[in-house]
Amino acid sequence: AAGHFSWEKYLKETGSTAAPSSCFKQSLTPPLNEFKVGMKLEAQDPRNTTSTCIATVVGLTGSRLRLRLDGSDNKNDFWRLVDSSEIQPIGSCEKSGGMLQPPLGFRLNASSWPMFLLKTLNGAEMAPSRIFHKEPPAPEQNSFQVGMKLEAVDRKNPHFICPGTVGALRGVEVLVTFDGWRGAFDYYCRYDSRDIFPVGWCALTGDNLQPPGTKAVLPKSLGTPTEGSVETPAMNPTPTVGRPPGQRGRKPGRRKTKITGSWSQ
Ligand code: MLZ
Repeated sequence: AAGHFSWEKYLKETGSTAAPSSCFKQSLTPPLNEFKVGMKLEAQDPRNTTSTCIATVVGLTGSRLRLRLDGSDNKNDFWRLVDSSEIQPIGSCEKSGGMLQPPLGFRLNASSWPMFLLKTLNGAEMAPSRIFHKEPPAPEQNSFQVGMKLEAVDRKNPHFICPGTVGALRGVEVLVTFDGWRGAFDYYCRYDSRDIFPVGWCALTGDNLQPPGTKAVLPKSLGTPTEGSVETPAMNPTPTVGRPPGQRGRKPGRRKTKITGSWSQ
Protein backbone atom coordinates (compact mmCIF):
# COMPACT_ATOMS: atom_id res chain seq x y z
CA ALA A 1 0.00 0.00 0.00
CA ALA A 2 1.25 3.50 -0.83
CA GLY A 3 1.59 4.53 2.84
CA HIS A 4 -2.17 5.11 2.83
CA PHE A 5 -1.56 8.65 1.65
CA SER A 6 -4.69 10.08 0.08
CA TRP A 7 -4.37 12.98 -2.35
CA GLU A 8 -8.09 13.65 -2.07
CA LYS A 9 -7.94 14.30 1.68
CA TYR A 10 -4.57 16.03 1.44
CA LEU A 11 -5.73 18.50 -1.22
CA LYS A 12 -8.76 19.32 0.93
CA GLU A 13 -6.72 19.70 4.13
CA THR A 14 -4.14 21.93 2.46
CA GLY A 15 -6.72 23.84 0.41
CA SER A 16 -4.64 23.27 -2.68
CA THR A 17 -5.22 22.15 -6.25
CA ALA A 18 -3.51 19.63 -8.48
CA ALA A 19 -1.67 20.85 -11.59
CA PRO A 20 -3.83 19.86 -14.60
CA SER A 21 -2.42 16.95 -16.62
CA SER A 22 -2.19 19.26 -19.65
CA CYS A 23 0.79 20.96 -17.91
CA PHE A 24 2.94 17.81 -18.16
CA LYS A 25 4.90 16.01 -20.83
CA GLN A 26 3.37 12.69 -19.82
CA SER A 27 0.84 10.44 -21.49
CA LEU A 28 -2.68 10.62 -20.04
CA THR A 29 -2.66 6.87 -19.39
CA PRO A 30 0.79 5.76 -18.20
CA PRO A 31 2.53 3.51 -20.76
CA LEU A 32 2.38 -0.23 -20.11
CA ASN A 33 5.66 -1.62 -18.79
CA GLU A 34 6.33 -4.98 -20.47
CA PHE A 35 10.09 -5.00 -19.87
CA LYS A 36 11.66 -7.79 -17.81
CA VAL A 37 14.69 -7.76 -15.55
CA GLY A 38 17.73 -8.85 -17.56
CA MET A 39 16.60 -7.40 -20.90
CA LYS A 40 19.15 -5.29 -22.76
CA LEU A 41 18.58 -2.11 -24.71
CA GLU A 42 20.42 1.02 -25.85
CA ALA A 43 20.45 4.06 -23.57
CA GLN A 44 22.04 7.47 -23.54
CA ASP A 45 24.80 7.59 -20.94
CA PRO A 46 23.33 10.04 -18.36
CA ARG A 47 26.85 11.21 -17.48
CA ASN A 48 27.89 11.67 -21.10
CA THR A 49 24.72 12.33 -23.10
CA THR A 50 26.41 12.20 -26.51
CA SER A 51 27.17 8.49 -25.91
CA THR A 52 24.81 5.64 -26.70
CA CYS A 53 25.56 2.61 -24.52
CA ILE A 54 24.22 -0.87 -23.81
CA ALA A 55 22.08 -0.98 -20.69
CA THR A 56 20.50 -3.83 -18.75
CA VAL A 57 17.14 -3.61 -16.99
CA VAL A 58 17.94 -4.30 -13.32
CA GLY A 59 14.55 -3.31 -11.92
CA LEU A 60 11.01 -2.22 -12.78
CA THR A 61 8.78 0.30 -11.04
CA GLY A 62 5.50 1.42 -12.54
CA SER A 63 6.16 2.81 -16.04
CA ARG A 64 9.88 3.16 -15.27
CA LEU A 65 12.96 0.97 -15.72
CA ARG A 66 15.96 0.86 -13.43
CA LEU A 67 18.93 0.70 -15.80
CA ARG A 68 22.61 -0.13 -15.43
CA LEU A 69 25.10 0.47 -18.24
CA ASP A 70 27.04 -2.66 -19.24
CA GLY A 71 30.66 -2.22 -18.22
CA SER A 72 29.72 0.28 -15.49
CA ASP A 73 29.41 -0.40 -11.74
CA ASN A 74 26.25 -0.74 -9.65
CA LYS A 75 26.65 2.77 -8.15
CA ASN A 76 25.33 4.64 -11.19
CA ASP A 77 21.92 3.13 -11.84
CA PHE A 78 19.35 5.44 -13.39
CA TRP A 79 15.62 5.37 -14.05
CA ARG A 80 13.83 5.93 -17.36
CA LEU A 81 10.20 5.86 -18.41
CA VAL A 82 9.38 3.18 -20.99
CA ASP A 83 8.34 6.05 -23.31
CA SER A 84 11.62 7.93 -22.85
CA SER A 85 13.39 9.09 -26.02
CA GLU A 86 16.66 8.27 -24.25
CA ILE A 87 16.18 4.51 -24.64
CA GLN A 88 15.82 2.43 -27.82
CA PRO A 89 16.06 -1.16 -29.04
CA ILE A 90 19.47 -2.70 -29.65
CA GLY A 91 20.48 -2.04 -33.25
CA SER A 92 19.02 1.48 -33.42
CA CYS A 93 22.37 3.17 -32.96
CA GLU A 94 24.04 1.21 -35.75
CA LYS A 95 21.04 1.73 -38.04
CA SER A 96 21.43 5.48 -37.72
CA GLY A 97 25.16 5.26 -38.47
CA GLY A 98 26.35 5.60 -34.87
CA MET A 99 28.73 3.50 -32.79
CA LEU A 100 28.00 2.06 -29.36
CA GLN A 101 30.28 3.60 -26.75
CA PRO A 102 31.66 2.31 -23.45
CA PRO A 103 30.01 4.02 -20.44
CA LEU A 104 31.82 6.83 -18.64
CA GLY A 105 33.97 5.05 -16.06
CA PHE A 106 34.18 1.81 -18.11
CA ARG A 107 35.69 -0.66 -15.63
CA LEU A 108 38.10 -2.22 -18.17
CA ASN A 109 40.83 -0.90 -20.42
CA ALA A 110 39.36 1.12 -23.31
CA SER A 111 41.09 -1.23 -25.76
CA SER A 112 39.00 -4.15 -24.50
CA TRP A 113 35.71 -2.40 -25.37
CA PRO A 114 35.10 -4.12 -28.77
CA MET A 115 35.50 -7.60 -27.23
CA PHE A 116 33.46 -6.60 -24.15
CA LEU A 117 30.65 -5.41 -26.44
CA LEU A 118 30.63 -8.71 -28.38
CA LYS A 119 30.52 -10.74 -25.19
CA THR A 120 27.87 -8.65 -23.44
CA LEU A 121 25.53 -8.94 -26.45
CA ASN A 122 26.22 -12.62 -27.11
CA GLY A 123 23.14 -14.60 -26.10
CA ALA A 124 21.59 -11.52 -24.47
CA GLU A 125 17.85 -11.10 -24.16
CA MET A 126 17.20 -7.94 -26.20
CA ALA A 127 14.10 -5.92 -25.35
CA PRO A 128 11.80 -6.20 -28.42
CA SER A 129 10.99 -2.91 -30.16
CA ARG A 130 7.21 -3.35 -29.63
CA ILE A 131 7.58 -2.74 -25.87
CA PHE A 132 9.18 0.69 -26.36
CA HIS A 133 6.68 3.54 -26.46
CA LYS A 134 6.71 6.80 -28.35
CA GLU A 135 7.54 9.82 -26.21
CA PRO A 136 4.47 12.02 -25.60
CA PRO A 137 4.53 15.56 -27.04
CA ALA A 138 5.53 18.46 -24.80
CA PRO A 139 2.87 21.03 -23.91
CA GLU A 140 3.36 24.24 -25.88
CA GLN A 141 4.25 26.34 -22.88
CA ASN A 142 4.87 26.40 -19.16
CA SER A 143 1.34 26.48 -17.70
CA PHE A 144 2.26 25.61 -14.12
CA GLN A 145 1.29 27.99 -11.35
CA VAL A 146 2.91 28.46 -7.96
CA GLY A 147 1.14 26.32 -5.34
CA MET A 148 -0.04 23.60 -7.71
CA LYS A 149 0.47 20.04 -6.47
CA LEU A 150 2.21 17.31 -8.42
CA GLU A 151 4.15 14.07 -8.05
CA ALA A 152 7.89 14.28 -8.69
CA VAL A 153 10.98 12.13 -8.75
CA ASP A 154 13.21 12.84 -5.75
CA ARG A 155 16.45 13.36 -7.68
CA LYS A 156 18.57 12.51 -4.64
CA ASN A 157 16.64 9.24 -4.26
CA PRO A 158 15.43 8.69 -7.84
CA HIS A 159 13.56 5.48 -7.04
CA PHE A 160 11.15 7.65 -4.99
CA ILE A 161 8.24 9.58 -6.44
CA CYS A 162 6.91 12.02 -3.82
CA PRO A 163 4.13 14.59 -3.41
CA GLY A 164 5.33 18.08 -4.24
CA THR A 165 4.32 21.67 -4.86
CA VAL A 166 5.36 24.17 -7.52
CA GLY A 167 7.42 26.62 -5.45
CA ALA A 168 8.33 29.16 -8.14
CA LEU A 169 8.41 29.73 -11.87
CA ARG A 170 11.42 30.92 -13.86
CA GLY A 171 10.69 31.13 -17.58
CA VAL A 172 10.45 27.58 -18.92
CA GLU A 173 11.50 26.25 -15.51
CA VAL A 174 9.53 25.13 -12.47
CA LEU A 175 10.82 24.88 -8.89
CA VAL A 176 9.78 21.48 -7.58
CA THR A 177 9.50 21.44 -3.78
CA PHE A 178 8.73 18.35 -1.72
CA ASP A 179 5.94 18.59 0.82
CA GLY A 180 7.24 18.28 4.37
CA TRP A 181 10.95 18.34 3.54
CA ARG A 182 11.98 22.01 4.03
CA GLY A 183 13.73 22.41 0.73
CA ALA A 184 16.56 19.90 1.03
CA PHE A 185 15.35 18.04 -2.07
CA ASP A 186 14.13 21.01 -4.16
CA TYR A 187 15.20 21.40 -7.76
CA TYR A 188 14.44 23.46 -10.82
CA CYS A 189 13.50 21.57 -13.96
CA ARG A 190 11.97 22.44 -17.31
CA TYR A 191 8.15 22.36 -17.40
CA ASP A 192 8.40 19.45 -19.87
CA SER A 193 10.69 17.36 -17.62
CA ARG A 194 9.94 13.64 -17.57
CA ASP A 195 10.50 13.66 -13.78
CA ILE A 196 7.23 15.38 -12.88
CA PHE A 197 3.79 13.81 -13.02
CA PRO A 198 0.20 14.79 -12.41
CA VAL A 199 -1.45 13.95 -9.08
CA GLY A 200 -2.70 10.36 -9.30
CA TRP A 201 0.13 9.12 -11.57
CA CYS A 202 1.53 6.61 -9.05
CA ALA A 203 -1.95 5.30 -8.29
CA LEU A 204 -2.28 4.50 -12.02
CA THR A 205 1.17 2.94 -12.52
CA GLY A 206 1.28 1.05 -9.23
CA ASP A 207 4.34 3.04 -8.14
CA ASN A 208 4.68 3.49 -4.40
CA LEU A 209 4.03 7.22 -3.86
CA GLN A 210 5.96 8.29 -0.75
CA PRO A 211 3.94 10.14 1.91
CA PRO A 212 4.89 13.80 2.56
CA GLY A 213 7.68 14.39 5.08
CA THR A 214 6.95 15.78 8.53
CA LYS A 215 9.20 18.84 8.52
CA ALA A 216 7.16 21.97 8.94
CA VAL A 217 7.58 24.86 6.59
CA LEU A 218 7.20 28.25 8.25
CA PRO A 219 5.69 31.23 6.45
CA LYS A 220 8.25 33.70 5.06
CA SER A 221 7.28 36.30 7.69
CA LEU A 222 8.47 34.05 10.53
CA GLY A 223 11.94 33.79 9.08
CA THR A 224 13.95 30.70 8.28
CA PRO A 225 13.64 27.72 10.59
CA THR A 226 16.88 26.21 11.85
CA GLU A 227 17.49 22.49 12.21
CA GLY A 228 15.65 21.26 15.29
CA SER A 229 13.17 24.14 15.49
CA VAL A 230 9.39 23.85 15.66
CA GLU A 231 8.12 20.66 14.10
CA THR A 232 4.48 20.28 13.25
CA PRO A 233 2.81 18.14 10.65
CA ALA A 234 3.64 19.56 7.26
CA MET A 235 0.19 20.65 6.23
CA ASN A 236 1.29 24.15 5.23
CA PRO A 237 1.03 24.43 1.46
CA THR A 238 3.58 27.28 1.40
CA PRO A 239 6.88 26.00 0.02
CA THR A 240 10.14 26.56 1.84
CA VAL A 241 11.92 29.73 0.82
CA GLY A 242 15.20 31.43 1.60
CA ARG A 243 17.05 28.76 3.52
CA PRO A 244 20.67 29.73 4.28
CA PRO A 245 23.24 28.11 1.96
CA GLY A 246 24.73 26.09 4.83
CA GLN A 247 21.51 24.16 5.17
CA ARG A 248 21.39 23.17 1.50
CA GLY A 249 21.35 19.48 0.85
CA ARG A 250 21.26 18.44 4.48
CA LYS A 251 19.01 15.44 5.00
CA PRO A 252 16.31 15.94 7.61
CA GLY A 253 16.40 13.39 10.40
CA ARG A 254 13.87 10.66 10.98
CA ARG A 255 10.29 11.41 11.91
CA LYS A 256 10.21 12.29 15.62
CA THR A 257 6.58 13.22 16.23
CA LYS A 258 3.52 11.03 16.00
CA ILE A 259 1.16 12.78 13.68
CA THR A 260 -2.34 12.45 12.51
CA GLY A 261 -3.32 13.53 9.07
CA SER A 262 -4.25 12.08 5.73
CA TRP A 263 -1.79 9.22 5.94
CA SER A 264 -1.12 6.60 8.58
CA GLN A 265 2.18 5.10 9.71
N1 MLZ B 1 16.44 8.47 3.45
C1 MLZ B 1 15.95 9.79 3.23
C2 MLZ B 1 14.73 9.79 2.35
C3 MLZ B 1 14.22 11.14 2.08
C4 MLZ B 1 13.24 11.19 0.94
C5 MLZ B 1 12.71 12.58 0.72
N2 MLZ B 1 11.99 12.71 -0.46
C6 MLZ B 1 11.57 14.05 -0.77
C7 MLZ B 1 15.70 10.49 4.55
O1 MLZ B 1 14.93 9.99 5.36
O2 MLZ B 1 16.27 11.52 4.77
